[in-house]
Amino acid sequence: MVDREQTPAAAVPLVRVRDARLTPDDGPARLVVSGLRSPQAVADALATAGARTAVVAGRVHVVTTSTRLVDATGRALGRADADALRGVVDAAVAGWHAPPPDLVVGGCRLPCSERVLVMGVLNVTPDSFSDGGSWFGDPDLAVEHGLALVDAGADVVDVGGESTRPGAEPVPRDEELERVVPVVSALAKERVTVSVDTRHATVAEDAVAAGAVMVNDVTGGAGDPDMLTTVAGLDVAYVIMHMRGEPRTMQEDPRYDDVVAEVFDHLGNAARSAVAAGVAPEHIVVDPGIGFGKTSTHNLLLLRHLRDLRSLGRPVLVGASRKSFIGRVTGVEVAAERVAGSVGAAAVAAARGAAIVRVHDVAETVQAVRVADAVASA
Ligand code: HH2
Repeated sequence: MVDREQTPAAAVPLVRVRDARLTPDDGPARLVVSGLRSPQAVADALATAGARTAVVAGRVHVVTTSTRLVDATGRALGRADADALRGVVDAAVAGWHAPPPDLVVGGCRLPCSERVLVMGVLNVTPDSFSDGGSWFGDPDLAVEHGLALVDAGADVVDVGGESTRPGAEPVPRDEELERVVPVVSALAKERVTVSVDTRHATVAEDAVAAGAVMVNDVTGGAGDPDMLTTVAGLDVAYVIMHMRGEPRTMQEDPRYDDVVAEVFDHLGNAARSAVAAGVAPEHIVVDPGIGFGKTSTHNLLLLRHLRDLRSLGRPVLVGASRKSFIGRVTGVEVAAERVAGSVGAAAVAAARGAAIVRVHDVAETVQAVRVADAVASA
């Protein structure tokens, strides 16, 4: 388990931009600042300067310009705290506005700045929640499906050998390797851009040796003490996903006071831990972890406020495909029949700031995100 409290980087505040539409003209932005040494002192200084502000659960919520926020922090806490905040707030506002940065890894470029990318799901498992068993036990069949995903328009194929559905039991390491590596290797030989969906450092390492250029870690570095240092030594993109608890128990009454704030802060601190361990900042992707220790309402709120995550300055990945909240919203009980709802969720995610959508139904999703791209650039 990574001890995030111990990392020196975690002491620097995090700034979440909720709305910065007026900011390019030096207008005010709606900001939330966490990790300040004395939030109330900063809020008082902001209020004295005429800003509307509140402290909720140790976070300062305020509508103001970055300059006024930094100045108030300087008056309340001193120069060092103001300087630490300045870089963070400017980067957060810039990240919120700018197109997501491209990912350049393992000799390939994923053009997140140009269009929303589609990651096709290839589960080589007997028990995944929507396609378990379909591509399991026959690597040739799995590779054929991976190639079909690429033909349908997938930019990346995400190969997973362990289900993380609610209630899933862990898979022994050797078994996971046996499932994943031959498929990764065969797809990479066909020049497919491959991601490996694993929480285990050894599986990540072997899959990358077999040709994967992305490690998709649903534990965001907390599942294996060797994961961050392993990824640090590899030329790969690293997906840091938020999960509350672990798959076996994560859906047992998940609770948050403010799910968007808590997921944001967790991802920001996890990214800092990764960088402190040597992971290149420009390789990091963040993911709110739809369905991982969250109720339907939590998932909907995270999608609604997805754009906030762009304040972290990294591409945002969203995996909503066929998940149970879509069943709850639409009344479609069979996961594989939630295609239209999943495409709807991908379009919403794309319109609200996702750079990559992870989906089972690639052809349908590609059409939807092309429309979202066209609207965004019209
Ligand atoms: N969801 C699943 C698996 N991996 N990775 C990221 N980054 N984001 C996600 O939302 C995500 C993920 C669960 O979906 P699936 O792979 O279809 O099911 P299972 O875990 O049962 O294999």
